[in-house]
Amino acid sequence: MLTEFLAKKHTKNFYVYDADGSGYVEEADLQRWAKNLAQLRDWQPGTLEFENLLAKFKSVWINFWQPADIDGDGKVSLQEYLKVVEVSVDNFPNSREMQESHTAKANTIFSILDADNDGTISQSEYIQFCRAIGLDEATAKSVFIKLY
Ligand SMILES: [Ca+2]
Ligand SMILES: [Ca+2]
Ligand SMILES: [Ca+2]
Repeated sequence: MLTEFLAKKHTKNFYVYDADGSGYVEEADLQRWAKNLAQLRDWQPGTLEFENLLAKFKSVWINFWQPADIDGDGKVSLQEYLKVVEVSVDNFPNSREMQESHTAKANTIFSILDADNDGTISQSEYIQFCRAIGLDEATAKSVFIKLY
């Protein structure tokens, strides 16, 4: 079982990811973030940068969200999400696979934030990302804290 603290924290994160407020996290939510971010960077649809960014968000969906879609209806409910969090909290310290998956996710998110691809995330890149996902910086930090 998740502690109340963890359940609350992850419930909050879930609703951050639910960008369109549908009550589920879907591929469309991540696409919306990708498009917001591309717009802030002035990357036009059809350009290489735009397509790369969309592809990165797509890989986040396929690798980290789709496996949580236990009933296979194409969207992740809060219940499905919390179930996956619970399993990973229980197994994380002993599972190399899970730790690797976590690293892969962190790397993908890092590369999404690193707009100019110089290997570091500047404050302006960070702020841009926060704007794209509709968060203030403090909230974003608590959601993505493991990146730093
Ligand atoms: Ca949604
Ligand atoms: Ca589902
Ligand atoms: Ca950078």
